[in-house]
Amino acid sequence: MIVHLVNGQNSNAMLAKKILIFICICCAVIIVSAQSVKSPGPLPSQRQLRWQDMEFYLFAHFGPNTFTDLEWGKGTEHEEVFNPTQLNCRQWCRIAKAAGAKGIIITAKHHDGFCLWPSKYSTHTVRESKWRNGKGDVLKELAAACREYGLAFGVYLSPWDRNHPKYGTPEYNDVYVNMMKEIVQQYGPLFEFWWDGANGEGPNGKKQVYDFHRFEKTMRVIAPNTVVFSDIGPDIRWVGNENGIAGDPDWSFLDTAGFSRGAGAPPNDTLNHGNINGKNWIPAECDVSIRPGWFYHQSEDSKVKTPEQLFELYLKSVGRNGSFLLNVPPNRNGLFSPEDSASLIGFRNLMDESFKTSLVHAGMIKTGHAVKNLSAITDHDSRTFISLGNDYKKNYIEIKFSRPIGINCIVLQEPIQMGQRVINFSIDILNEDNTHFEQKGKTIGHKRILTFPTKIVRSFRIYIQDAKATPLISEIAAYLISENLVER
Ligand code: FUL
Repeated sequence: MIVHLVNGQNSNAMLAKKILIFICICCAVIIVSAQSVKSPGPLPSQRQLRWQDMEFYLFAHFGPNTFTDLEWGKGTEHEEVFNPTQLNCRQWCRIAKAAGAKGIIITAKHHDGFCLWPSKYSTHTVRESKWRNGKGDVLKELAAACREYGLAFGVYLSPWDRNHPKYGTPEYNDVYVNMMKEIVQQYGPLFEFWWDGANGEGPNGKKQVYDFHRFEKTMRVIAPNTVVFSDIGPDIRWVGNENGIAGDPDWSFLDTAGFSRGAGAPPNDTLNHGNINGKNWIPAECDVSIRPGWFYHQSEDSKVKTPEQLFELYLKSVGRNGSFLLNVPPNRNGLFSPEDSASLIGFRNLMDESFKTSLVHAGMIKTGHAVKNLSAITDHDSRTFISLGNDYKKNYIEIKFSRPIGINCIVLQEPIQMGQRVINFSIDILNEDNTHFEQKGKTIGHKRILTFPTKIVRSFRIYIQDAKATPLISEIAAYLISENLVER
């Protein structure tokens, strides 16, 4: 019996040993394969994909500040100051559409607390003003005009409120949630909702502890297709500056654990570049004003950014995997000013002239490895793609022109529904005289636009030097743009 037991223990021990060896082998296999097929990290949601495709849309800062010449109203302004005698949101939309913008986000309420719609939850609104005898509603008018012109409609609702009597108390969180609901229900659908991180004192000198957790839960229930912006998302992050410039590299990943909105946000540099191994997909939105201020000031009529400056901002935002949110503040008449309008149309013309037709066509593409669907990278569909394979460091994509041709701009895209993968790439350009010119790049993401002094080119090759996972490319295009638009 004892012997048997010992034998039994022996065989049990042997079995345990075998199981242990088997587990070790399995672990080793998992580790080895994890090294060869690395994970691309988080992926975007459908609403984030839809938003990223929009690329360029407008911001409209409008309210009492437009009439008082302030940037941050005190909240004590009399409602009567708001009186845009010729307000016409169709004019905003006509110009936005002509400029190529895909939507408009309006400051429904800025820090002064004045509501551009007759909210039930405030007594500081258009209803209390004399504008249209208190019957006006800017949100209603803009939402309708956006629908008419095929533009998406978005709303900025400042959590900081220098007027609301409940500010600084828990009830203010109810007010904010109720306002969000009111806006979504009455004027939705919204493509984007904007939470400003600014948090100062209310009318009673108190600061508010915002219940962002509740705000977020509410938005997900009432507007699941709306992307929510703040310093740290949840859907889109602030780019870390108000100049409209994304970082290089620019990752769509961000670590948010331990951070909060406003003063507790990650450093601006982190927001500018994202985190290469960040745990969340939160791409950058690049906000900037067409004028020095966010609100209209007559003194800035001569300081409107030129079409060339707007084009440069497009290269530094959309061309670096961000989106371009350009503020165009309506004036005291309630209209976009002629200076802003002229500049926007000039920008649209530059975009059309520059990016009308790519010089790359399906027949010109060759790869260093076998690929079936080569035409995927010239089909103008950013969801279709080719893979460079796990052995990508030995591969390349070559574009060979039938005769030497002038180019100074190359556009690359990754199919971001598969994540953001490319860490480093280079473009080897073969000049007409058989010399080489190398252009290096870091991240690609949704879109990477590279510009350089014009080269007369026989061919160019794209090499992916480093990637988080098997690199995928969805589009390649090349252009000859006006030499003065090339990034310096
Ligand atoms: C900031 C605000 O304080 C500015 O007034 C402006 O609205 C800008 C877009 O966001 O935080």
